[in-house]
Amino acid sequence: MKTEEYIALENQYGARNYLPLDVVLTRGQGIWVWDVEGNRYLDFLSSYSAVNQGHCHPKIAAAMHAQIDRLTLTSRAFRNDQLGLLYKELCELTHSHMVLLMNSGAEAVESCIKAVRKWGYKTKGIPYGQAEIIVCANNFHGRTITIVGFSTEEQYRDGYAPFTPGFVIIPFGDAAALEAAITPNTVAFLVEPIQGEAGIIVPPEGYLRDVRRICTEHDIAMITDEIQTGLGRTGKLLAEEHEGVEADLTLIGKALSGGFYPVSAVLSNKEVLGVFQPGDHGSTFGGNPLACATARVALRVLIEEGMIENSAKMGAYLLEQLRKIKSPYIKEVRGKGLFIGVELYPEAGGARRFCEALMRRGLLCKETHQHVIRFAPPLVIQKDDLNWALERIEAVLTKT
Ligand code: IF1
Repeated sequence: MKTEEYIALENQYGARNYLPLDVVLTRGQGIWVWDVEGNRYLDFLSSYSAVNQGHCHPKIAAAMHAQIDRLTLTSRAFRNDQLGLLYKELCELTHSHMVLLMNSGAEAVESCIKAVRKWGYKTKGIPYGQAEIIVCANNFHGRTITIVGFSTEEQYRDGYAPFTPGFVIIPFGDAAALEAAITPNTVAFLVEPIQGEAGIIVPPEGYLRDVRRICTEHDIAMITDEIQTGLGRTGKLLAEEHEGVEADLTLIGKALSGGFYPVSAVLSNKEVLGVFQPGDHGSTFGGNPLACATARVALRVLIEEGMIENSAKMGAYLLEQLRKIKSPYIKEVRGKGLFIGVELYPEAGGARRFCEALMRRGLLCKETHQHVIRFAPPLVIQKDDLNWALERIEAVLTKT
């Protein structure tokens, strides 16, 4: 079948909630993917940081195959031999005390909201039904009703009311605004260390340290959503490490499985997640043996194969080279590690046409909002590959 035929099928039978680039992928290896016509592309998006370890990593694939042949699903009515090992490995790696496993990122966010509310009522004595959670403008935490209810992006909310109450929105990157928004009913502050969907927005130096201090002083839970920034993307295991802080709760997902399978987690100190009693929360698939076996090896290769250090090194190189490009379209290049946004002037006519031009030259990336091109290749990328990409990026940004 040809590209057009696959697209026609999607258009005929699929919900229209996406407008992807017109490339139909069928195969991937490391940083490369191939379309159904046999064309090769460099993946400069990594499925929004889910494929940090690269496509079809042989060790992750092998562990998955082995697990698939061993046991299907136990549900959480019974125990399985992978769960405790993943818990332990995750806690040791991230200095956490307790883990809750879910599937999608949005489920980790939802689960965390449940936990901090319960914690607020049980340990802080907040009047029942009055708990408040502070979030940031231009946040992205997922697509459920509760989560889009506190989005500031009109399209993500439009038509979906009524929403869950109990959220207060403040500007991102402004610690004074956080302090001012805290009331006796505040239970938590939820924040992305670098806002992804908003356009790779890096907060001012010291922001997360100030947030940490304010949350401690007021005894509210600091929650970092590291679903996109975590697991090596910004050149550290967790982006919060850039400021030497540890949140009370950290949410991870995406690359926790290397993109092979939906696995997400709430990492916590004991106090907050400790509020859950048997029956308070759950999921058919959360913590299943395949999820756990996959996550265990996905974490192991991330560490053992030096992908986090590579992200820091290659990210610094890519940022430096991008900043050297002389283009009338570029307003700003920003980011950390291999999590980079190139913001274009409005006169450039939108980022999408540049992404389409890059696709035609064999580089796959995605615009975020109207004017930012997002670059986030797998963390296994090497300098030669970056140079190959940079040639194309420069060509497109100077000649398109
Ligand atoms: C889509 C965006 C990125 C996330 C953070 C939670 C979630 C996400 C910081 C929810 C998910 C995904 C969703 C995906 C595209 C992608 C995305 F453009 F939509 F915003 F990466 F920037 N917290 N982000 O980034 O995780 O439930 O999806 O597993 O198509 O909606 P999920």
